Amino acid sequence: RGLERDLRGALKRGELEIHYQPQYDIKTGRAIGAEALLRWNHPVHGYVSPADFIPIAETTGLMIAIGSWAMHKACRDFAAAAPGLRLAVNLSPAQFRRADIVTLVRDALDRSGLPGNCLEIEITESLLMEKDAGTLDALKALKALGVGIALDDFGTGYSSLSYLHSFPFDTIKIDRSFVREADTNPDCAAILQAIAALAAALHLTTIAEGIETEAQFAHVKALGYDCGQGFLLARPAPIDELSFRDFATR
Ligand code: G
Ligand code: G
Ligand code: MN
Ligand code: NA
Repeated sequence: RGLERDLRGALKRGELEIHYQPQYDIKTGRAIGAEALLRWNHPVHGYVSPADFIPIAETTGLMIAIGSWAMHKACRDFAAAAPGLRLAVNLSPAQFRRADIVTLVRDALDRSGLPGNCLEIEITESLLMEKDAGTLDALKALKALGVGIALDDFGTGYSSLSYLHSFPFDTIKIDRSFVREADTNPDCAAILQAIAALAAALHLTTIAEGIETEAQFAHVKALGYDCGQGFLLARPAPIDELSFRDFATR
């Protein structure tokens, strides 16, 4: 496909960018950090969604170079522009399978000067389902660097509860499909509530993603979610347009 051919040269042509979406402490409205999100500014198609190009990068092996570039750049950007705040970076299964993820993270921290405890990596269940013993070792080694581990998109996969105690998570990010219907669909509200209770019992921090409305915000706040992310609070933006102003809580 044409997109695959274009993606091969995108990195060296400088077409890849990283945007950052702030994350907030829900109770205080204070910004705690931001999630790094890849963007491909294609010369003909304009911005191509990572949902469209990351799967291509994964299956072609391009994710190794792209993921490495993104980790280094995000750590550098953050160490300079957001000292003391926490950077969240998504890692894909290919980066665990076909690259030395621990060395990558250690190098990115060393070269940027970003402290390990200012980095959180986000992984999805698809990685854990591969049942590769190396994954747990890698996650433990990252934790030893002070890096936090978040389980992204929680609730959308198999959500096997055994993962929550078999792997050293600090944070779970409840998928935005539940947040979207938080105040309109009682089933979604029940799931949000159950996950909040589970996370509290396991001493995991919760992040509600995809908060778009005041009603959704009020709902996850009432359920005790720790942190929030979404268009209501702040949209993803390039590093030089990023603002960490507090979110006025109601
Ligand atoms: O920003 P947007 O909603 O378009 O992102 C779509 C998906 O792409 C999200 O699930 C997000 O986790 C993923 N994504 C964004 N940036 C990265 C990245 O740097 N690495 C990986 N593996 N996934 C990313
Ligand atoms: O799967 P992951 O959590 O990494 O996805 C983050 C993606 O969610 C980003 O691509 C971002 O653009 C998108 N996103 C962030 N806030 C919102 C929101 O409020 N609504 C929707 N629909 N998408 C959002
Ligand atoms: Mn994510
Ligand atoms: Na997510």
